[in-house]
Amino acid sequence: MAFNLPDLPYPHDALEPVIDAQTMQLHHGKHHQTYVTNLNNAIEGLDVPNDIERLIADIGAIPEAKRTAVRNNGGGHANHSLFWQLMAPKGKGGGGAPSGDLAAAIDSTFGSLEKFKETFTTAALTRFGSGWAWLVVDGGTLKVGSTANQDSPLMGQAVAGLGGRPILGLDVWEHAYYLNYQNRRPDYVKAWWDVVNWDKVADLFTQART
Ligand code: MN3
Repeated sequence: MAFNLPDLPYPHDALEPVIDAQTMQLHHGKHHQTYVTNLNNAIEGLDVPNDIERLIADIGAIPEAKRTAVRNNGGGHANHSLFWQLMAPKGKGGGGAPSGDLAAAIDSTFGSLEKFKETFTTAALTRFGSGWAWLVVDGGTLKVGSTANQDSPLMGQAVAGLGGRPILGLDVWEHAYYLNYQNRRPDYVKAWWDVVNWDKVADLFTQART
């Protein structure tokens, strides 16, 4: 049993100018591939779930000698596999605003879409060093937070400092934006809203509540 690198759901240059083609090539083909390779090395000989989300949700079941490697690389595989799906080319599924139940839940939880974006942006900008900003469904409620390194909310509050089903996530590791934005993480986060695939977020919201 081995995990595989998923194909991107769009060409490498599809998210330009928000995310440049070279960043996508390196981020998907090198960084994500390395998480997959290192995860497969770490689980060799272990009896683990073949579903990456189930695997990292029960990270405590991994033998201690392998747990950090599985946490980092399994988290990296899960987070990036989700991240690619959460984006779409600007104007072709990317950007705009959520609708339906998700829009209503964002409004009632955060006050408005703009207030939600402010809260999420603060989480992304205050995550020191490498990590992720998240919108999660936790106990039926929307929450914003962040995790360090490749920790996932699926690992739970006790492990990751944030628990729940992730429905939107933003990679704020420098490898995600440095070629295009250098040190300007705020510019990357601001531009990123133009490629958010709200239909996918809405699907995940529906799944997380059922
Ligand atoms: Mn990354």
